[in-house]
Amino acid sequence: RVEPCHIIDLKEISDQRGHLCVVQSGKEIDFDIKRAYYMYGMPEGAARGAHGHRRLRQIIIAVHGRFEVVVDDGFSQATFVLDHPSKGLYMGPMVWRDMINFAPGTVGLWLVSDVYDEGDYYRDREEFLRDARALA
Ligand code: T46
Repeated sequence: RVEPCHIIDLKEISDQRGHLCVVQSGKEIDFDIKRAYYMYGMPEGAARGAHGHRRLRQIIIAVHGRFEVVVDDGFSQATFVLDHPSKGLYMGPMVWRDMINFAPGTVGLWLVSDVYDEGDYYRDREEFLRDARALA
């Protein structure tokens, strides 16, 4: 078990025209969305992430394709597979993450709780692990 990460099964509203999923602040997620970004064109073997966040909360969705998110809260690790647009990975603060094994054509969407701030990042794994263990 890795705190504070979990999969959210987003409700699919489906009819003959296709599927629709909704993410709302105060409903599916407990934070206000201040920024959205998305990623595409990840080449085979690419790895992204390799950092932690001090305060940022986020939900990650593979809107197309598939990838894996390896998370570490300083005590344990877990791997979440994102392989369907109705599946979101919620990540709270103080989690080290690595994104790997992107299938060709994958598009990932991130909905996050704050604007971009490099000061919120841990880029050094040892520093992250030290703080995560001290704060627990
Ligand atoms: C996260 C993982 C899952 C910006 O200028 N604004 C932005 O909003 C973002 C997200 C990035 N950038 C710049 C910072 C870097 O120079 O874009 C460059 C690539 O960012 P980064 O190396 O942080 O990309 P990833 O894929 O390793 O990490 C991103 C997010 O930064 C991070 O918050 O949790 O996706």
